[in-house]
Amino acid sequence: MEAIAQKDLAAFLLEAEENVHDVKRITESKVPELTVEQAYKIQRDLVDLKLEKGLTIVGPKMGLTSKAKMDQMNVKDPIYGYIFSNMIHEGGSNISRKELIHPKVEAEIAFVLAEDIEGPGITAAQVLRATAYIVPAIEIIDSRYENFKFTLPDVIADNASSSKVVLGDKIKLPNDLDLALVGTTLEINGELKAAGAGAAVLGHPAHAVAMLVNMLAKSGGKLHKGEVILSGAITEAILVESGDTVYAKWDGIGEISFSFVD
Ligand code: OOG
Ligand code: MG
Repeated sequence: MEAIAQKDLAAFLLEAEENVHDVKRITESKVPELTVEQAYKIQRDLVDLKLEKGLTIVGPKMGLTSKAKMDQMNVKDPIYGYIFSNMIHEGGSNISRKELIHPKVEAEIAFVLAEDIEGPGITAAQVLRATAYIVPAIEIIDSRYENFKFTLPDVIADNASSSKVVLGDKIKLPNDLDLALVGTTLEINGELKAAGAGAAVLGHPAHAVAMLVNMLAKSGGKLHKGEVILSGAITEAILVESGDTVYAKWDGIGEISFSFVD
């Protein structure tokens, strides 16, 4: 794939995001032979376009780290993408459904590091030692692809479906709290829709962060102090509509509630 085509594909996906409409999968309509490596280059161009518009990166995110998500999206490997400054909301806020194509919500645990870490070879124990805070987070994913259907290269190019993140209160990781055992529930309008434990995320959410930093090392990247790093959904993602109130609770960590409005 030529550099020009790569930039055009990034611009194509950004246009769909900005103007809130879906598009055909790029592996169906434009680049059937797209590889994972090429897809990350399109993602890099998409990230650069956002940076040129003055947005800043809040942190990278892992995706498809749980079996529930891999089964739901019919893919086999974790991926990463980037969360930007204009995507962040606080608990208690209202989010406009009109700004989104077909949003889904998923409960996650985010990490904030006290120091930079750089792969390869980083372990979950090293991630935990470098962790200053953890933050409960509800990610709102909004694939730009029709019917939320894609192959692995498609979703990588589309910045891992990143759309918005609602953050709870950050806490210092208690010494006696094992994130693998943190029970998490996700309710819509008071009805339980999904539940799981931190262990659903590659055995332990810190393991997902270790995998992320080791993946970033392949292109010379690292994790930076202060970034908010999403470790990936604990449960499957749930489709939401205007008028829905979303509530999630993480045992011993916190809770978040917010609503979708017109
Ligand atoms: C890709 C993004 C997945 C997660 O936490 O697993 C993700 C998607 O399912 O559209 O963010
Ligand atoms: Mg996610």
